[in-house]
Amino acid sequence: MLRVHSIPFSANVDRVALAAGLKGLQIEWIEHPYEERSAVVAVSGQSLVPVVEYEGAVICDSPVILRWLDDLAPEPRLWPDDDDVLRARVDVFVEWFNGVWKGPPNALEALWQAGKKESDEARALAAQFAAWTPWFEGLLAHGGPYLFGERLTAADVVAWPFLRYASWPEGSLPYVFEHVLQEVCGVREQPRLMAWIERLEELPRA
Ligand SMILES: N[C@@H](CCC(=O)N[C@@H](CS)C(=O)NCC(=O)O)C(=O)O
Repeated sequence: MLRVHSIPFSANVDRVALAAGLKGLQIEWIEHPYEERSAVVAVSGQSLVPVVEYEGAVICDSPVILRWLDDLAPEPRLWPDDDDVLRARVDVFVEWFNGVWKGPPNALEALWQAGKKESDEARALAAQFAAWTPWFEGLLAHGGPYLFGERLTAADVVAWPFLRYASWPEGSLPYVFEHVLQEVCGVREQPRLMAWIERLEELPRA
């Protein structure tokens, strides 16, 4: 069985829970307090979760873990292997979401924690970040049910946990990062996006 190290309310961990659930894989969860990661460091040499342990292998970084899960248990595929165009779209989306979309909220988390929430820099980042939210609504304009149409892909698995927490009421989670998502994203103003968030809530999670 897979063993996965987690902390409460971690969107990156939730990606692994959703992917494993879709693939029918069971997980032994090892939950750590946010403030105490020495056991995670001991296992993986770094402090971020998720960390997967499986048959002597240790795998970090949720996008790497998702690709590894796709090899371990190919059905249903998160990166389609029978449609090159869709696969390329999924690759682009996953890289954009992880490498670009996450940038402003990470920077805003640091600014808010430093008491600079009202600074020009924070306001500019928030405006840039909020302007991206309608893009998800646009992707779903084909009627769904998933971001790239009829097939659930890694794009849905990568984005859903973050946009789900962004849709929760402001202040409902203990972390500043999620407060940024909830206050800045404007997810609740996007009806197709909200319907997609609720639709994926029904899918199995490990
Ligand atoms: N690129 C990593 C990022 C992992 C990450 O940032 N995990 C968060 C939880 S969602 C964490 O451990 N944060 C604790 C910290 O920043 O100290 C991934 O996708 O797995």
